[in-house]
Amino acid sequence: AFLAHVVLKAPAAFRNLRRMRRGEGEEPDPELTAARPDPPTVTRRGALGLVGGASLLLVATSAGRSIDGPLRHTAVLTPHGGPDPGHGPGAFQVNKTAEYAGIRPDDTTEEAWRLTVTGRTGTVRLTRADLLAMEQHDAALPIACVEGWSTSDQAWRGVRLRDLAALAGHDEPADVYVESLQSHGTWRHAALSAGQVADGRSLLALAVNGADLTPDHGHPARVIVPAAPGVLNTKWVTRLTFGEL
Ligand SMILES: Nc1nc2c(c(=O)[nH]1)N[C@H]1C(S)=C(S)[C@@H](COP(=O)(O)O)O[C@H]1N2
Ligand SMILES: [Mo]
Repeated sequence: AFLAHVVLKAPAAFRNLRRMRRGEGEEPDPELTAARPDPPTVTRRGALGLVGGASLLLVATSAGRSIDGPLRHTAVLTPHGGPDPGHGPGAFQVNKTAEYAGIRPDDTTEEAWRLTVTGRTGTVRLTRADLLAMEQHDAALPIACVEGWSTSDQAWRGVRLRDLAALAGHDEPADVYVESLQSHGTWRHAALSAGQVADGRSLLALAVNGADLTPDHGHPARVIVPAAPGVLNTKWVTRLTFGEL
């Protein structure tokens, strides 16, 4: 937009510069000034002070939402609370807790939980141990929620989505439909594009910051993809369906 603006305004700007050089600068260019301007109501210094002051106030009352720790509570004008993430490796902002999402602990145990992966060549069912036996990869990625907060980078570890696509017969990464154990709520499922699946940082994460995922951050497994809103980072994943969506 800035480039387009510069290109479109360049002729008028150069015309004006030439006029100023010729000493005609006193005459306002009719293309650049209002024909009948109203008298000024605020000085330049006043206008700058007002806009600058307001901007600083907004920064001071919202920047904390993007910084982990106690500073989050200084972000009085933006979402800054949320359930207390507690201490340790999982101590970063939680959107919906496992309890709120109605995740039954019994459904997330090693015995009960399975990941169902469906694709071109059929369906595979994996335990968490099966996933841990696959090649593990790391990705440093934030959670960035559209509600207006983000975390700093977290150290995720798990299986690449593209490796899971290959397991279901998609050697070329395909779109994927992700479903969670959650039975209600808009964000219980999500769709990712083949491009997102192809990225080596796109994981079905099993661990974060050196420890197993906590229940509130999506244990047994959750999606984490780069450059996407938090709503696509589905927690408590139980089914992946690869193929054109
Ligand atoms: N199953 C499920 N996954 C979900 C959600 C949800 O409500 N249900 N919320 C999403 C939203 S809106 C965000 S911002 C992130 C937050 O992840 P976090 O709670 O681990 O920080 O999870 C996403 N994954
Ligand atoms: Mo979100």
